[in-house]
Amino acid sequence: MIWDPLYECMDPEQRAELQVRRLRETVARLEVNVPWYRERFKEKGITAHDIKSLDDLRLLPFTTKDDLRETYPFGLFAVPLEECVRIHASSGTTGKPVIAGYTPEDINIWAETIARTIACGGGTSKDVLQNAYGYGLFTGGLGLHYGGERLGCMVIPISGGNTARQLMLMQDLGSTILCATPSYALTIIDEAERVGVDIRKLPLRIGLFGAEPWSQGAQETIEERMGISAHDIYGLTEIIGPGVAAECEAKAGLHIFDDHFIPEIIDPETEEPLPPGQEGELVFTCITKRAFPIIRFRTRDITSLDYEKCECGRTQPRMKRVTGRTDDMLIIRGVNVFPSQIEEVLTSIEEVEPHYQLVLTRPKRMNELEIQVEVSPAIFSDEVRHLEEIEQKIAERVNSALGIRVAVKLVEPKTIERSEGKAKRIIDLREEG
Ligand code: DLL
Repeated sequence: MIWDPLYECMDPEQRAELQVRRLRETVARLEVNVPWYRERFKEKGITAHDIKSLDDLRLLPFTTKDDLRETYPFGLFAVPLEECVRIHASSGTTGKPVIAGYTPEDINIWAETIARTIACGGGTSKDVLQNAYGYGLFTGGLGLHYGGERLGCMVIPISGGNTARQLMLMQDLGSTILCATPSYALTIIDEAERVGVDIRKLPLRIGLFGAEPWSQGAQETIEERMGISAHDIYGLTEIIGPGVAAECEAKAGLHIFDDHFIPEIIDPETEEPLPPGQEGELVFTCITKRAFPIIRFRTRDITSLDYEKCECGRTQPRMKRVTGRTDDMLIIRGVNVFPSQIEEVLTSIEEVEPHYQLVLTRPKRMNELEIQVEVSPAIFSDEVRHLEEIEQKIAERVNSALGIRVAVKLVEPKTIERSEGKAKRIIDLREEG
Protein backbone atom coordinates (compact mmCIF):
# COMPACT_ATOMS: atom_id res chain seq x y z
CA MET A 1 0.00 0.00 0.00
CA ILE A 2 1.19 3.53 -0.73
CA TRP A 3 0.36 5.69 2.28
CA ASP A 4 0.41 9.05 0.56
CA PRO A 5 0.03 8.57 -3.22
CA LEU A 6 -0.47 12.30 -3.86
CA TYR A 7 3.10 13.06 -2.81
CA GLU A 8 4.79 9.70 -3.19
CA CYS A 9 3.66 9.22 -6.80
CA MET A 10 3.70 12.90 -7.80
CA ASP A 11 4.86 13.85 -11.26
CA PRO A 12 8.56 14.73 -10.78
CA GLU A 13 8.23 18.15 -12.42
CA GLN A 14 5.35 19.05 -10.20
CA ARG A 15 7.30 17.85 -7.19
CA ALA A 16 10.29 19.98 -8.21
CA GLU A 17 8.03 23.06 -8.25
CA LEU A 18 6.77 22.18 -4.79
CA GLN A 19 10.31 21.68 -3.54
CA VAL A 20 11.51 25.03 -4.88
CA ARG A 21 8.58 26.83 -3.28
CA ARG A 22 9.16 25.12 0.07
CA LEU A 23 12.90 25.70 -0.10
CA ARG A 24 12.42 29.40 -0.78
CA GLU A 25 10.03 29.69 2.16
CA THR A 26 12.46 27.87 4.46
CA VAL A 27 15.40 30.06 3.47
CA ALA A 28 13.25 33.16 3.99
CA ARG A 29 12.35 31.99 7.49
CA LEU A 30 15.95 31.22 8.35
CA GLU A 31 17.05 34.66 7.17
CA VAL A 32 14.72 36.21 9.70
CA ASN A 33 14.91 33.75 12.58
CA VAL A 34 18.39 32.21 12.68
CA PRO A 35 21.30 34.70 12.89
CA TRP A 36 23.82 31.93 12.15
CA TYR A 37 22.19 31.16 8.79
CA ARG A 38 21.60 34.86 8.08
CA GLU A 39 25.36 35.40 8.35
CA ARG A 40 26.16 32.40 6.13
CA PHE A 41 23.67 33.48 3.44
CA LYS A 42 25.14 36.98 3.53
CA GLU A 43 28.65 35.62 3.09
CA LYS A 44 27.45 33.71 0.04
CA GLY A 45 25.55 36.75 -1.21
CA ILE A 46 22.28 34.86 -1.50
CA THR A 47 18.72 35.62 -0.45
CA ALA A 48 15.49 33.64 -0.66
CA HIS A 49 14.60 35.57 -3.85
CA ASP A 50 17.56 34.04 -5.66
CA ILE A 51 16.09 30.56 -5.38
CA LYS A 52 14.27 29.97 -8.64
CA SER A 53 15.02 26.33 -9.44
CA LEU A 54 16.39 23.26 -7.72
CA ASP A 55 19.81 23.97 -9.22
CA ASP A 56 19.96 27.04 -6.99
CA LEU A 57 20.25 24.72 -4.01
CA ARG A 58 23.96 24.63 -4.68
CA LEU A 59 24.22 28.37 -4.00
CA LEU A 60 23.41 27.66 -0.36
CA PRO A 61 26.07 26.93 2.29
CA PHE A 62 26.60 23.47 3.77
CA THR A 63 25.91 22.70 7.42
CA THR A 64 28.33 20.28 9.09
CA LYS A 65 28.54 18.37 12.36
CA ASP A 66 31.08 20.97 13.54
CA ASP A 67 28.59 23.75 12.86
CA LEU A 68 26.09 21.94 15.07
CA ARG A 69 28.67 21.65 17.81
CA GLU A 70 29.45 25.34 17.51
CA THR A 71 25.78 26.32 17.80
CA TYR A 72 24.94 23.78 20.54
CA PRO A 73 22.32 23.42 21.90
CA PHE A 74 19.67 25.68 20.31
CA GLY A 75 21.63 27.98 17.98
CA LEU A 76 19.98 26.72 14.78
CA PHE A 77 16.41 26.60 16.07
CA ALA A 78 14.12 28.63 13.84
CA VAL A 79 11.26 29.09 16.32
CA PRO A 80 11.17 30.37 19.92
CA LEU A 81 11.76 27.53 22.38
CA GLU A 82 8.25 27.83 23.76
CA GLU A 83 6.89 26.63 20.41
CA CYS A 84 8.82 23.36 20.72
CA VAL A 85 7.11 20.38 22.28
CA ARG A 86 9.92 17.81 22.10
CA ILE A 87 13.63 17.40 21.71
CA HIS A 88 15.69 14.41 20.68
CA ALA A 89 19.45 13.98 20.63
CA SER A 90 21.95 11.82 18.83
CA SER A 91 24.47 10.10 21.04
CA GLY A 92 27.57 10.96 19.00
CA THR A 93 30.83 9.21 19.80
CA THR A 94 32.65 12.30 21.04
CA GLY A 95 31.66 15.52 22.73
CA LYS A 96 28.22 17.00 22.91
CA PRO A 97 25.20 15.44 21.24
CA VAL A 98 23.15 17.09 18.50
CA ILE A 99 19.89 18.51 19.85
CA ALA A 100 16.94 18.44 17.47
CA GLY A 101 13.74 20.31 18.32
CA TYR A 102 10.19 19.65 17.15
CA THR A 103 7.06 21.78 17.03
CA PRO A 104 3.64 20.05 16.94
CA GLU A 105 3.72 20.41 13.11
CA ASP A 106 7.14 18.73 13.02
CA ILE A 107 5.87 15.82 15.11
CA ASN A 108 2.99 15.57 12.69
CA ILE A 109 5.23 15.51 9.61
CA TRP A 110 7.39 12.91 11.30
CA ALA A 111 4.44 10.63 12.09
CA GLU A 112 3.44 10.92 8.41
CA THR A 113 6.87 10.04 7.05
CA ILE A 114 7.09 7.07 9.40
CA ALA A 115 3.59 5.91 8.42
CA ARG A 116 4.92 6.01 4.82
CA THR A 117 7.98 4.06 5.96
CA ILE A 118 5.92 1.28 7.52
CA ALA A 119 3.57 1.15 4.52
CA CYS A 120 6.63 1.01 2.25
CA GLY A 121 7.58 -2.23 3.99
CA GLY A 122 4.08 -3.62 3.45
CA GLY A 123 2.58 -2.67 6.83
CA THR A 124 -1.11 -1.76 7.27
CA SER A 125 -3.47 -0.72 10.06
CA LYS A 126 -4.04 -4.41 10.84
CA ASP A 127 -0.46 -4.96 11.95
CA VAL A 128 0.86 -5.48 15.47
CA LEU A 129 4.08 -3.52 15.61
CA GLN A 130 6.70 -4.55 18.15
CA ASN A 131 8.94 -1.56 18.52
CA ALA A 132 12.33 -2.67 19.80
CA TYR A 133 14.12 0.58 18.99
CA GLY A 134 15.29 2.35 22.13
CA TYR A 135 12.85 4.88 23.61
CA GLY A 136 14.32 8.09 24.96
CA LEU A 137 16.50 10.71 23.37
CA PHE A 138 17.24 8.33 20.48
CA THR A 139 14.77 8.98 17.67
CA GLY A 140 14.12 5.30 16.84
CA GLY A 141 11.68 4.52 19.66
CA LEU A 142 9.29 7.47 19.65
CA GLY A 143 9.68 7.92 15.87
CA LEU A 144 8.38 4.46 14.98
CA HIS A 145 5.88 4.71 17.82
CA TYR A 146 4.04 7.77 16.53
CA GLY A 147 4.25 6.59 12.91
CA GLY A 148 2.88 3.17 13.84
CA GLU A 149 -0.06 4.77 15.59
CA ARG A 150 -0.63 7.14 12.66
CA LEU A 151 -0.88 4.17 10.32
CA GLY A 152 -3.28 2.52 12.77
CA CYS A 153 -1.08 -0.37 13.89
CA MET A 154 -1.29 -1.69 17.41
CA VAL A 155 2.05 -0.58 18.79
CA ILE A 156 3.94 -2.53 21.46
CA PRO A 157 6.35 0.05 22.94
CA ILE A 158 8.77 -2.53 24.34
CA SER A 159 11.98 -0.58 23.53
CA GLY A 160 15.35 -2.33 23.11
CA GLY A 161 16.78 -5.06 25.33
CA ASN A 162 15.32 -7.79 27.53
CA THR A 163 15.39 -10.29 24.72
CA ALA A 164 13.57 -13.08 26.54
CA ARG A 165 10.65 -10.72 27.07
CA GLN A 166 10.75 -9.63 23.41
CA LEU A 167 10.27 -13.27 22.43
CA MET A 168 7.53 -13.86 24.96
CA LEU A 169 5.47 -10.88 23.77
CA MET A 170 6.18 -11.65 20.13
CA GLN A 171 4.55 -15.04 20.67
CA ASP A 172 1.78 -14.04 23.06
CA LEU A 173 0.65 -10.87 21.28
CA GLY A 174 1.21 -12.15 17.74
CA SER A 175 3.51 -9.34 16.57
CA THR A 176 3.51 -9.04 12.79
CA ILE A 177 6.10 -6.25 12.41
CA LEU A 178 9.41 -6.03 14.25
CA CYS A 179 11.27 -2.70 14.37
CA ALA A 180 14.88 -2.94 15.57
CA THR A 181 18.46 -2.37 14.56
CA PRO A 182 19.59 -5.23 12.32
CA SER A 183 22.19 -6.24 14.90
CA TYR A 184 19.49 -6.48 17.57
CA ALA A 185 17.34 -8.54 15.19
CA LEU A 186 20.29 -10.98 15.03
CA THR A 187 20.46 -11.01 18.84
CA ILE A 188 16.75 -11.90 18.97
CA ILE A 189 17.28 -14.71 16.45
CA ASP A 190 20.13 -16.03 18.53
CA GLU A 191 18.09 -16.07 21.72
CA ALA A 192 15.13 -17.68 19.92
CA GLU A 193 17.37 -20.47 18.65
CA ARG A 194 18.86 -20.93 22.13
CA VAL A 195 15.49 -21.38 23.81
CA GLY A 196 13.98 -23.36 20.95
CA VAL A 197 11.47 -20.80 19.61
CA ASP A 198 11.00 -20.98 15.83
CA ILE A 199 10.21 -17.41 14.78
CA ARG A 200 9.38 -18.66 11.29
CA LYS A 201 6.28 -20.31 12.70
CA LEU A 202 5.06 -17.10 14.39
CA PRO A 203 2.80 -14.47 12.73
CA LEU A 204 5.79 -12.11 12.31
CA ARG A 205 5.97 -11.07 8.64
CA ILE A 206 7.85 -7.78 8.28
CA GLY A 207 11.05 -6.33 9.73
CA LEU A 208 11.89 -2.61 9.61
CA PHE A 209 15.59 -2.48 10.30
CA GLY A 210 17.97 0.46 10.24
CA ALA A 211 19.96 3.00 12.28
CA GLU A 212 23.25 1.30 11.36
CA PRO A 213 24.91 -0.07 8.22
CA TRP A 214 24.15 -3.70 7.40
CA SER A 215 24.91 -5.86 4.41
CA GLN A 216 22.63 -7.49 1.88
CA GLY A 217 23.93 -10.82 3.23
CA ALA A 218 22.75 -9.97 6.76
CA GLN A 219 19.39 -8.93 5.32
CA GLU A 220 19.01 -12.32 3.63
CA THR A 221 20.13 -14.18 6.78
CA ILE A 222 17.53 -12.37 8.89
CA GLU A 223 14.81 -12.97 6.29
CA GLU A 224 15.65 -16.66 6.23
CA ARG A 225 15.92 -17.19 9.95
CA MET A 226 12.85 -15.16 10.87
CA GLY A 227 10.76 -16.10 7.84
CA ILE A 228 9.94 -12.45 7.13
CA SER A 229 10.48 -9.71 4.58
CA ALA A 230 13.20 -7.41 5.96
CA HIS A 231 13.32 -3.75 4.89
CA ASP A 232 16.09 -1.24 5.24
CA ILE A 233 14.94 2.06 6.79
CA TYR A 234 17.14 5.13 7.01
CA GLY A 235 17.18 8.42 8.85
CA LEU A 236 19.15 10.67 11.15
CA THR A 237 18.49 12.93 14.11
CA GLU A 238 19.68 16.08 12.33
CA ILE A 239 17.07 15.65 9.60
CA ILE A 240 14.15 14.28 11.67
CA GLY A 241 15.09 10.75 12.85
CA PRO A 242 13.92 7.60 11.06
CA GLY A 243 11.39 8.34 8.31
CA VAL A 244 13.79 9.93 5.82
CA ALA A 245 13.95 6.96 3.41
CA ALA A 246 12.66 3.40 3.28
CA GLU A 247 12.89 0.30 1.13
CA CYS A 248 9.66 -0.71 -0.60
CA GLU A 249 8.56 -4.19 -1.59
CA ALA A 250 10.61 -4.00 -4.82
CA LYS A 251 13.77 -3.79 -2.67
CA ALA A 252 15.61 -1.75 -5.24
CA GLY A 253 16.86 1.06 -3.04
CA LEU A 254 15.31 3.27 -0.36
CA HIS A 255 12.70 5.84 -1.39
CA ILE A 256 13.56 9.28 -0.06
CA PHE A 257 10.61 11.37 1.11
CA ASP A 258 11.87 14.30 -0.90
CA ASP A 259 8.77 16.46 -0.59
CA HIS A 260 10.26 17.08 2.91
CA PHE A 261 13.98 16.38 2.57
CA ILE A 262 15.84 17.21 -0.64
CA PRO A 263 18.80 14.87 -1.22
CA GLU A 264 22.03 15.62 -3.05
CA ILE A 265 25.22 13.63 -3.55
CA ILE A 266 28.48 15.52 -3.40
CA ASP A 267 32.14 14.68 -3.75
CA PRO A 268 33.28 14.90 -0.11
CA GLU A 269 36.64 16.36 -1.15
CA THR A 270 35.65 19.00 -3.70
CA GLU A 271 32.08 19.49 -2.32
CA GLU A 272 30.81 19.54 -5.93
CA PRO A 273 27.43 17.88 -6.67
CA LEU A 274 27.70 14.49 -8.40
CA PRO A 275 25.31 13.12 -11.06
CA PRO A 276 22.73 10.34 -10.41
CA GLY A 277 24.30 6.90 -10.02
CA GLN A 278 27.62 8.21 -8.80
CA GLU A 279 28.62 7.38 -5.26
CA GLY A 280 29.46 10.17 -2.84
CA GLU A 281 28.39 11.86 0.38
CA LEU A 282 24.69 12.26 0.99
CA VAL A 283 23.50 15.79 1.78
CA PHE A 284 19.99 16.76 2.92
CA THR A 285 18.01 19.99 3.06
CA CYS A 286 14.83 20.12 5.15
CA ILE A 287 12.08 22.11 3.44
CA THR A 288 9.04 21.67 5.68
CA LYS A 289 10.29 21.54 9.24
CA ARG A 290 9.58 24.43 11.60
CA ALA A 291 11.87 24.10 14.63
CA PHE A 292 15.10 22.77 13.16
CA PRO A 293 15.20 23.00 9.37
CA ILE A 294 18.76 22.28 8.43
CA ILE A 295 20.26 23.37 5.10
CA ARG A 296 22.54 21.10 3.04
CA PHE A 297 23.50 18.94 5.99
CA ARG A 298 26.56 16.82 5.26
CA THR A 299 25.56 13.39 6.59
CA ARG A 300 28.95 11.71 5.97
CA ASP A 301 26.95 8.71 4.71
CA ILE A 302 28.10 7.25 1.42
CA THR A 303 25.55 6.28 -1.22
CA SER A 304 24.22 7.14 -4.69
CA LEU A 305 20.82 8.28 -6.03
CA ASP A 306 18.53 6.85 -8.69
CA TYR A 307 15.75 9.06 -10.11
CA GLU A 308 14.06 6.38 -12.29
CA LYS A 309 10.47 5.53 -11.42
CA CYS A 310 10.27 2.40 -9.28
CA GLU A 311 8.12 -0.61 -10.17
CA CYS A 312 6.11 0.01 -6.98
CA GLY A 313 4.70 3.18 -8.54
CA ARG A 314 6.50 5.67 -6.31
CA THR A 315 8.30 8.44 -8.17
CA GLN A 316 10.51 9.49 -5.28
CA PRO A 317 14.24 9.08 -5.86
CA ARG A 318 15.90 6.07 -4.32
CA MET A 319 19.18 5.87 -2.46
CA LYS A 320 21.32 2.76 -2.41
CA ARG A 321 21.91 0.97 0.88
CA VAL A 322 24.35 3.05 2.95
CA THR A 323 27.50 0.98 3.07
CA GLY A 324 29.36 3.21 5.49
CA ARG A 325 30.24 6.66 6.67
CA THR A 326 33.20 8.74 5.67
CA ASP A 327 34.20 8.61 9.34
CA ASP A 328 34.00 4.84 9.90
CA MET A 329 35.97 4.04 6.81
CA LEU A 330 39.09 2.04 7.63
CA ILE A 331 42.19 2.54 5.57
CA ILE A 332 44.14 -0.69 5.48
CA ARG A 333 47.41 -0.30 3.61
CA GLY A 334 45.90 2.34 1.41
CA VAL A 335 42.66 0.49 0.66
CA ASN A 336 39.40 2.03 1.86
CA VAL A 337 37.23 -0.51 3.64
CA PHE A 338 33.87 -0.26 5.36
CA PRO A 339 32.85 -2.78 8.05
CA SER A 340 29.70 -3.62 6.06
CA GLN A 341 31.86 -4.84 3.15
CA ILE A 342 33.53 -7.31 5.48
CA GLU A 343 30.13 -8.32 6.79
CA GLU A 344 29.05 -9.01 3.22
CA VAL A 345 31.93 -11.49 2.84
CA LEU A 346 31.29 -13.11 6.23
CA THR A 347 27.62 -13.70 5.52
CA SER A 348 28.60 -15.61 2.36
CA ILE A 349 30.51 -18.17 4.44
CA GLU A 350 28.36 -20.93 5.79
CA GLU A 351 30.43 -22.03 8.77
CA VAL A 352 30.44 -18.66 10.54
CA GLU A 353 27.73 -16.67 12.30
CA PRO A 354 26.95 -13.03 11.48
CA HIS A 355 28.48 -11.96 14.82
CA TYR A 356 31.83 -10.29 14.35
CA GLN A 357 34.16 -7.53 15.47
CA LEU A 358 37.02 -5.81 13.74
CA VAL A 359 40.12 -5.21 15.81
CA LEU A 360 42.36 -2.47 14.52
CA THR A 361 45.98 -2.17 15.62
CA ARG A 362 48.97 -0.21 14.38
CA PRO A 363 52.21 -2.09 14.88
CA LYS A 364 55.07 -0.46 12.93
CA ARG A 365 52.89 2.51 11.93
CA MET A 366 50.74 0.43 9.59
CA ASN A 367 47.07 -0.31 10.20
CA GLU A 368 46.43 -4.01 10.70
CA LEU A 369 43.00 -5.56 10.83
CA GLU A 370 41.94 -8.72 12.61
CA ILE A 371 38.46 -10.09 12.01
CA GLN A 372 37.07 -11.93 15.00
CA VAL A 373 34.04 -13.96 14.05
CA GLU A 374 31.96 -16.57 15.81
CA VAL A 375 31.50 -20.07 14.49
CA SER A 376 28.58 -22.35 15.18
CA PRO A 377 28.95 -24.68 18.20
CA ALA A 378 29.27 -27.80 16.01
CA ILE A 379 32.17 -26.34 14.07
CA PHE A 380 33.93 -25.00 17.15
CA SER A 381 34.27 -28.46 18.66
CA ASP A 382 35.77 -29.70 15.39
CA GLU A 383 39.45 -30.38 14.73
CA VAL A 384 41.87 -27.48 14.95
CA ARG A 385 42.91 -28.12 11.37
CA HIS A 386 39.36 -27.56 10.16
CA LEU A 387 39.16 -24.27 12.05
CA GLU A 388 42.38 -23.13 10.48
CA GLU A 389 41.00 -23.98 7.05
CA ILE A 390 37.96 -21.81 7.69
CA GLU A 391 40.15 -18.92 8.88
CA GLN A 392 42.18 -19.21 5.73
CA LYS A 393 39.07 -19.33 3.56
CA ILE A 394 37.75 -16.12 5.13
CA ALA A 395 41.10 -14.36 4.72
CA GLU A 396 41.21 -15.40 1.05
CA ARG A 397 37.65 -14.27 0.34
CA VAL A 398 38.30 -10.89 1.99
CA ASN A 399 41.47 -10.55 -0.03
CA SER A 400 39.77 -11.32 -3.32
CA ALA A 401 36.71 -9.13 -2.58
CA LEU A 402 38.46 -6.12 -1.06
CA GLY A 403 42.13 -6.49 -1.92
CA ILE A 404 43.43 -6.42 1.64
CA ARG A 405 45.23 -8.96 3.75
CA VAL A 406 43.69 -9.47 7.16
CA ALA A 407 44.15 -11.79 10.12
CA VAL A 408 41.14 -13.92 11.01
CA LYS A 409 40.37 -15.41 14.40
CA LEU A 410 37.44 -17.73 14.92
CA VAL A 411 36.00 -17.29 18.36
CA GLU A 412 33.76 -19.43 20.51
CA PRO A 413 30.01 -19.16 20.02
CA LYS A 414 28.39 -16.35 22.07
CA THR A 415 31.63 -14.60 23.00
CA ILE A 416 31.12 -11.45 20.97
CA GLU A 417 28.99 -8.97 22.84
CA ARG A 418 25.39 -8.94 21.61
CA SER A 419 23.90 -5.63 20.57
CA GLU A 420 20.61 -4.18 21.81
CA GLY A 421 20.90 -1.03 19.73
CA LYS A 422 23.62 0.06 17.35
CA ALA A 423 26.35 -2.58 17.22
CA LYS A 424 29.95 -1.71 18.00
CA ARG A 425 31.90 -3.33 15.20
CA ILE A 426 35.31 -1.72 15.50
CA ILE A 427 37.68 -2.17 18.43
CA ASP A 428 40.38 0.40 17.86
CA LEU A 429 43.56 -0.48 19.73
CA ARG A 430 45.81 1.87 17.76
CA GLU A 431 48.13 4.11 19.68
CA GLU A 432 47.96 7.78 18.79
CA GLY A 433 50.59 9.12 16.40
O1 DLL B 1 19.77 6.14 13.67
C1 DLL B 1 17.67 7.20 13.14
C2 DLL B 1 17.06 5.89 12.84
C3 DLL B 1 16.37 5.21 13.84
C4 DLL B 1 17.13 5.35 11.56
C5 DLL B 1 15.77 4.00 13.54
C6 DLL B 1 16.52 4.15 11.27
C7 DLL B 1 15.84 3.49 12.27
P1 DLL B 1 21.05 8.74 14.46
O2 DLL B 1 21.22 8.04 15.76
O3 DLL B 1 21.16 10.21 14.40
O4 DLL B 1 19.63 8.42 13.87
O5 DLL B 1 22.09 8.09 13.46
C8 DLL B 1 22.09 8.47 12.10
O6 DLL B 1 22.92 6.28 11.48
O7 DLL B 1 23.79 9.13 9.54
C9 DLL B 1 23.77 6.70 9.34
O8 DLL B 1 25.18 6.79 9.47
C10 DLL B 1 23.26 5.62 10.27
N1 DLL B 1 22.08 4.98 9.70
C11 DLL B 1 20.78 5.22 9.97
N2 DLL B 1 19.99 4.38 9.24
C12 DLL B 1 20.83 3.60 8.49
C13 DLL B 1 20.64 2.56 7.55
C14 DLL B 1 19.11 7.16 13.59
N3 DLL B 1 19.45 2.10 7.21
C15 DLL B 1 23.15 7.70 11.36
N4 DLL B 1 21.77 2.04 6.96
C16 DLL B 1 23.11 7.96 9.87
C17 DLL B 1 22.99 2.49 7.28
C18 DLL B 1 22.16 4.01 8.78
N5 DLL B 1 23.23 3.45 8.18
